Amino acid sequence: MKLLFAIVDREDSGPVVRNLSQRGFSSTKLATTGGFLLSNNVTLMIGVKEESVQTVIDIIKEHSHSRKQIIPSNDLSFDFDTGKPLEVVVGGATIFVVDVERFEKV
Ligand code: 2BA
Repeated sequence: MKLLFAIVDREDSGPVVRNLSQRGFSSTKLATTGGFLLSNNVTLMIGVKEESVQTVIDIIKEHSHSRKQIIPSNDLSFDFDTGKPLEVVVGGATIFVVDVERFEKV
C-alpha cells in the first residue's frame, strides 16, 4: 500500500476530492499553509493500492490548475524585500508517494 500526500490549491481541492470519491478512492483533507507564500492550501492524504497510484495522480493532475500569483515581496516568510512585487507560479499539485508499512481499520 502507498500513501499519497497531495498539496493542492484550496479551489481545486473540492473537484479533486469529488472525483477521487466518484472513482472509489478515500481521502482526508488537511488545512495547510505553504512555507514560502504563507497562504492557505490543502493537503490530501490518500491511501491506495500500489497499482492505483498512477490513476490517483492522473485524477489529481486533471483537476489541479497552475496559477500565477503576484505578491508583495515583503509578504514572504523571510526577509526578501526588493520593493517590487514578485510573480510566482503555484501548482498544479505537489505530490509525495510514500510506502505504508501497515494499514489497519479497527
Ligand atoms: P509555498 O511554499 O507557499 O510555495 C508557493 C510557490 O512559491 C511554489 O509553488 C513555488 O512556485 C514558489 N516557491 C516556493 N519556495 C520557493 C523558493 N524557496 N524560492 C522561490 N520560489 C519558491 P509550488 O512549487 O507549486 O508549491 C505549492 C505548495 O506546495 C507550497 O507552497 C508548499 O506548501 C508545497 N510544497 C511544494 N514543494 C514542497 C516540498 N518540497 N516539500 C513540502 N511542501 C512542498
